[in-house]
Amino acid sequence: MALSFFSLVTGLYVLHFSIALILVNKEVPSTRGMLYPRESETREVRSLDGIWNFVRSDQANPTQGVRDEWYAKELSKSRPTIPMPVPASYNDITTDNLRDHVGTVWYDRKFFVPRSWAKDQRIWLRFGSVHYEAYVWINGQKVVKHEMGHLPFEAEVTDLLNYGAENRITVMCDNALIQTTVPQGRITEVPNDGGMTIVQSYTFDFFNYAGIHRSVHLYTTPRTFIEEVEVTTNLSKDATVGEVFYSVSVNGSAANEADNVLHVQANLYDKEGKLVANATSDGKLGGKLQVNPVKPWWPYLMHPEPGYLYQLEIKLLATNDELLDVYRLKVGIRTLSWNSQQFLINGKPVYFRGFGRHEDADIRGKGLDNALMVRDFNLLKWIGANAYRTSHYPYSEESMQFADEHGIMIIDECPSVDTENYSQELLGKHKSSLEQLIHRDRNHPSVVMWSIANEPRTASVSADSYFELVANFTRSLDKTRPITAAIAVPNTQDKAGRSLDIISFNRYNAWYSNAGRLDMVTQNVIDEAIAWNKRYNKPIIMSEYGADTLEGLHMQPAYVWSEEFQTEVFSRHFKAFDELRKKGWFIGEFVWNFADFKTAQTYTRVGGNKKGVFTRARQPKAAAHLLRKRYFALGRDLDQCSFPDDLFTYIADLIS
Ligand code: GCB
Repeated sequence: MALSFFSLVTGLYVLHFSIALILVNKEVPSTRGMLYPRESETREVRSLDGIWNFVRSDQANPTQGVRDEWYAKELSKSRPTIPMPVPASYNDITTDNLRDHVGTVWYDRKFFVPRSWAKDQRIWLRFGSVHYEAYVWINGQKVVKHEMGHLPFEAEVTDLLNYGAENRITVMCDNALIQTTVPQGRITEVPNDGGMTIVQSYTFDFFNYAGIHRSVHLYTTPRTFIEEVEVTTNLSKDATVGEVFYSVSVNGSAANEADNVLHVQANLYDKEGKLVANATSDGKLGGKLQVNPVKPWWPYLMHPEPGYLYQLEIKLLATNDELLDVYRLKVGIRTLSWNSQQFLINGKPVYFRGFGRHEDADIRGKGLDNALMVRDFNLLKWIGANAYRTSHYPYSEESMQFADEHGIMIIDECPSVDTENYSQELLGKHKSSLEQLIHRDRNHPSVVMWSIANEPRTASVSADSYFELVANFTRSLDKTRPITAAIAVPNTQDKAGRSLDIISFNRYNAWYSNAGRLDMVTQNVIDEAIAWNKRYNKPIIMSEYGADTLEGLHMQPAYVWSEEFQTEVFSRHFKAFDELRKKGWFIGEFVWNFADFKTAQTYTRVGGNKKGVFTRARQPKAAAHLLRKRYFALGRDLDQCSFPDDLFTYIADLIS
């Protein structure tokens, strides 16, 4: 977080952790399947979203529901239930202190499974995400347990369902964060007016919203089906010919029959639905499609037709050409490359102009909300941004698909934020979070970089081997994208940067350091970026800068928290960025934050973090108009985009 935080505690901190841990590189389990649920001629999808029944456990007795087997019958038979929307965080729905509940809560609902699903199919239950840990039962039978918020999980339920009859799903969700969860937190028992109480604390700066955050689906697959599709792409030097490499894995008994050679037919269609390439693989279940001429995937404002997507149709066929399964996904054809100075897309250097963001809204918290998502993308495009970082956890799959379509580049961050203490167990979970993230997002053209952490305490001796292991593991899963982390310790103390491809740093000049001093921004930013580059000889991004701003507070001359101050802070940074751009290795600027968002209660936050360029209701503050002018000016200068008609307000017709 703040520079002052580090300068105050660093001495103590280094003393305390001066002995490095011996960390061992252990395997983490790989996720399987989990293709985004899509209907096709061989698959059906049903949503279980809606109003579920909800019970909160007694904080002092979080395991009571498991011991008393609340999942064995309807929840309402064990405890009074309240209605709870899914998807949504549960915290801000009621008028009592559910907001601050620590520990387990329970959800259940009933649903019907049609008789037709009993025939020759397999049925899967899939959660887009539950924060933080989830236990799931169907009709009282345990189905799956999953740890880690913001990531999907699924299980086969074919044998647990009643067909042509009613079924019950029960979910227990635990929001407790401890030293071995990702992210870390602490649970303590402290005295209060009633005796003792459980308190959850964490150092990261956003509210620990919890619950069933994303959609719940039931979907069918044939008995033998396409379980995984992995796609990578390439472009010829002159960007006229594109290549799509696909590889498919199959689940099901037909895959094991010796005399049955499964094969895959891959068809690629353009936006108009015209077939532009096709191939049939023999036995290998993978191959290459060539597109000539190709329309590459370009970021927004880098090309007149950004976010161009093809549709890849994968057909799984048996020896006799019997059609077993069909799955379709969108594919963008592009290349990424990087060196010690630049990051390039389709051979062209990229300058990132974007935001750190949050999935956060009034009432629904971190629950998936399509209206909010579409509004946010409209604002991103209005302001001329070409990128954002999914600070500080994976965002919804729906938003990743939207970013593909709109040409918004994503620095995809795993949920490791503010790591304070390193351990072998934490390393395993951290790696698993990246494995799950990469497995989920590897096919998105919008994902251009992996962020393996935000503001870990990288001055610690243990951070050195810890981040080397995390970065190498990430590289072993995906060599096609560079790795970064947003770092906040002083560059002289950092031990993680050597393991990264691109250095991102967060700093709050004129806010956490030298509060109010607008004359102490520009040179500090220039000096720090140069120091990072000197130390590591890698491209540099400023991944966070900004100032809390109360909408409607105006003060001239600028004063902290006013709209004038935020505008001035931005402008002083712009000067620094323009100086740095001339050096060739400074490749991006990300404002903190896109919109105001909720945090834990502290005396530094007035109703939450107010560093948004937009309010929590997604309306612009004064600085948004300035930022818009800069982002479009950069777009025109670097990528030859045109200005929107309303970028400048008419003032006067000046003749001389
Ligand atoms: C940071 C953190 C971000 C905070 C921000 C702030 O450095 O990365 O999560 O919200 O500072 O506003 O303090």
